[in-house]
Amino acid sequence: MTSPVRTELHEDVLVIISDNPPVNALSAAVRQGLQAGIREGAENDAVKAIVVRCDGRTFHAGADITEFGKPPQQPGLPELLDELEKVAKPTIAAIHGTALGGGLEVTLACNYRIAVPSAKLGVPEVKLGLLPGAGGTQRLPRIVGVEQALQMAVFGNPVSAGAAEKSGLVDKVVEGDLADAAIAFAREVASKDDHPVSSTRNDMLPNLAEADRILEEFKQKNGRKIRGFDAPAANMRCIRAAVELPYEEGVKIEREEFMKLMTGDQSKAQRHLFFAERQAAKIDDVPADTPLIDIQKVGIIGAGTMGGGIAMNFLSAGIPVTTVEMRQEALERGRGVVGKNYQGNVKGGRMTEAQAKGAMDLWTGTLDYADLADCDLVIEAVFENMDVKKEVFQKLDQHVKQGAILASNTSYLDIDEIAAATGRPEFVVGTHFFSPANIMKLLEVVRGEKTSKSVLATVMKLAKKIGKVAVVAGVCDGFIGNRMLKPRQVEANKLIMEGAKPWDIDRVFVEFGFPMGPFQMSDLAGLDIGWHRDENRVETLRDELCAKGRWGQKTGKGFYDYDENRRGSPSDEVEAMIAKWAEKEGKEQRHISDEEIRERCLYTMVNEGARILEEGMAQRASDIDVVWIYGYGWPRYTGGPMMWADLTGLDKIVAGLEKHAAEMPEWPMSSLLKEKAASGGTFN
Ligand code: 3H9
Repeated sequence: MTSPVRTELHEDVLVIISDNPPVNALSAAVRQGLQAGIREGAENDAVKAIVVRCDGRTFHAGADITEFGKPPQQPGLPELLDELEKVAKPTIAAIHGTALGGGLEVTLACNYRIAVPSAKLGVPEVKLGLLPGAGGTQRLPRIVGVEQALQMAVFGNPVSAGAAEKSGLVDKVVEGDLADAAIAFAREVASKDDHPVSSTRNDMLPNLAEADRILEEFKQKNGRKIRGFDAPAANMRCIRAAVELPYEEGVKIEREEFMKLMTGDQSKAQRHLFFAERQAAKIDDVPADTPLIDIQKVGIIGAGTMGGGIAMNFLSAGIPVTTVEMRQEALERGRGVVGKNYQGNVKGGRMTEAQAKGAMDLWTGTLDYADLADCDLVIEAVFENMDVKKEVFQKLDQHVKQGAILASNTSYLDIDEIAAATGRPEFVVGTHFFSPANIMKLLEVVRGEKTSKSVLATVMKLAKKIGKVAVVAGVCDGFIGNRMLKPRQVEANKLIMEGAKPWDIDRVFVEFGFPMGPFQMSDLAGLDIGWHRDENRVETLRDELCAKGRWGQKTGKGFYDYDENRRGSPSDEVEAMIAKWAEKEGKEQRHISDEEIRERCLYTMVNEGARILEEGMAQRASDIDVVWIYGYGWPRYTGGPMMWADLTGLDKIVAGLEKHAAEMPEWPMSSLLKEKAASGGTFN
């Protein structure tokens, strides 16, 4: 087999070039090739400097994640990089694309780093539940200091070449041809007597007391963002070790911490999500070469919260949008909200004024469906009502050109029924955006019985362009996400009648890792949504909460009482109300354990997920995980509901469901779940 790494001798400069598409991951063959190249350069007296660079779209984007969990192959990256650093000739990393993780660590082991202006550099291991494990936690703080190293390692976000130059991570940003610039740079530094060696540099490290102060401040500021995750704290411990210990001792701590993370469930779960997210973009029976529909212009029906948020996705991506409303005031209001959101982005530094203006300039409002005639895609975002939606689709069918995609932003409704209202059901698809639609990353793409492959492939591609993670769902009530939300909500509502307190249920969810529990969620969304608004008609607990003005956060009280900072505290009034309704319904109040809450609210979700798979409403278990991670705040470090079930043990899930079967006749056991549990199988 030919090596993915070759060398070129340019008189006195040896260039080591890797070419391992798509992202130059540091697989065993690449590491072996790099080692051979390094040795060639070290041993050849004619060589005065060594350049390390990559062909293809990017510098090494990290260790090869597919090798994790398999028997290790030599050379290991840490040993290889120590060897690279010890070469007694100047070494220069020439960076384009993304130098990430192990890739950035390769550059840290070199004496110098140069990069093209578009390059990005980072250590994203934390997103895989890991840490830079090839000396990165020890070398990075020695180059950029503790504060910057913490920022990069604990959040895993890359920095631009320009920012890297400022922090000293990159020695020079070069314009023009990188390969030539690297050779020129190599010759420039070759004549110097000394070259910076990352592992022995100490000039950027503070003393330990100062490092501890920085760490403490960092934890105070960011504690909430990293709650529940193991990897951020491990990254912090290693960076502290870089300050406290010499390099050789620090890397031992790094190795220990890395192995602990690597063999733990959190990293397994987060690595699963990395591949799950990429897999979700693929539709099994839609080939990669399916012809796409060119989307130059998008139409949106409705300028409300949803319609406006959806529009922003396209405007921000440079795609013109025409929005149809019924009244001019609604258009004006919608435009005002979108404009305000963009201003918020400008204030927050996420956009420039010119970009915001550019996006707004692409937006046109109209009261006339005829103005949608030349749109390539129209998304309807009107009221969630079948008759209303059908009427909209009939109009779209009349006005929009043939060959355009007609999409419904529905969260529950039958796409096939909507499609049947048109003469072109193969062009109809569901696009379920999540609120706020300009921020939430998930897009459920609902595949109707007749939706064409071209339409599906186009929507999946477009989703990526507007920064969404798209998952395909079949036509069923609530698709993947909301269908699984139902057992959770129903059981939570039943549990409070049986004696659990809303705040106990919420606490169990928060401890599990959700940002909030179901009752906190209801209070945030508003209990009055869907309420009949007749204060005299009190037939349920919710009717009573609404009739008493307990609409949630917006009225200062819901399931909880809220203070002026919207901090909620348990409400005696609500507790008394629940007790009264329980008595009325003949429900005896008893002590309910946290375990029962988890079993009835979360195991039932897994069961519903299994039924979704059984019915073919999701292509694969990992798609369900992606939906819940990106759409509903399921904690990432568990890998999503189906991966969590796998890690918990499906036999345990089945036993938990069986234990409560009598109280939960609504959720018959999925035969797939039962089968897999019995055979020791898993979903993923
Ligand atoms: C590490 O380095 C540990 C070390 O510190 C210590 C070691 C001792 N490995 O994302 P895309 C595949 S941990 C294997 O769609 P983009 C990916 O699955 C690693 N495969 O492209 C996909 O395959 P497919 C730290 C990888 O342009 C294809 O490449 N590094 C890897 O949207 C295209 O990927 C990271 O965490 C990999 N490392 O984005 C970086 N990376 O076509 C992870 C990608 O079959 N990677 N693949 O679906 C990324 O963030 C993005 O892939 C990147 C490109 C930004 C590079």
